[in-house]
Amino acid sequence: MSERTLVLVKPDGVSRGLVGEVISRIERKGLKLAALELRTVQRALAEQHYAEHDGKSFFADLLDFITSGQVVAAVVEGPRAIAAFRQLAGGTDPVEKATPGTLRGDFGLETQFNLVHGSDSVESAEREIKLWFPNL
Ligand code: RTP
Ligand code: MG
Repeated sequence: MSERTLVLVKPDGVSRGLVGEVISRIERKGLKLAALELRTVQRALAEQHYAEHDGKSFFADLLDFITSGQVVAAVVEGPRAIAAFRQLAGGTDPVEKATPGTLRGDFGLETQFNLVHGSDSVESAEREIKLWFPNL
């Protein structure tokens, strides 16, 4: 059964020239792109996207970071796409949790600057895809 997930290449990934690397790994895994766009993130969208973290110590920094430059937003599709992309991304902390061979494990050093986002459940994916691609 096919699933859809929302993937972001965060501003650090875009500014470091890692968009191709991320897309290449998505494609090599066998997942398909259903939508792909380079865009500037308004604060209101960032707040809604990360609403689950409202009130946490890192929330303000997270919003500043995600609105600090362009991101690439994608809808990625395939069997178990949500878990499959989280596997490609690696754990949230690029050093303590992500293993080598994952995007964060290979290219990240700090938790805030961890290069990519992927939806974490079917419910999150549906909510996030509506938020980022309302016309899809
Ligand atoms: P994401 O939502 O971006 O895909 O990341 P995730 O599921 O792996 O991690 P999550 O717990 O949802 O956290 C969202 C993002 O907030 C930043 N963060 N900073 N300083 C901190 O302790 C901290 N914790 C989280 C990271 O950018 C993380 O990806
Ligand atoms: Mg998350």
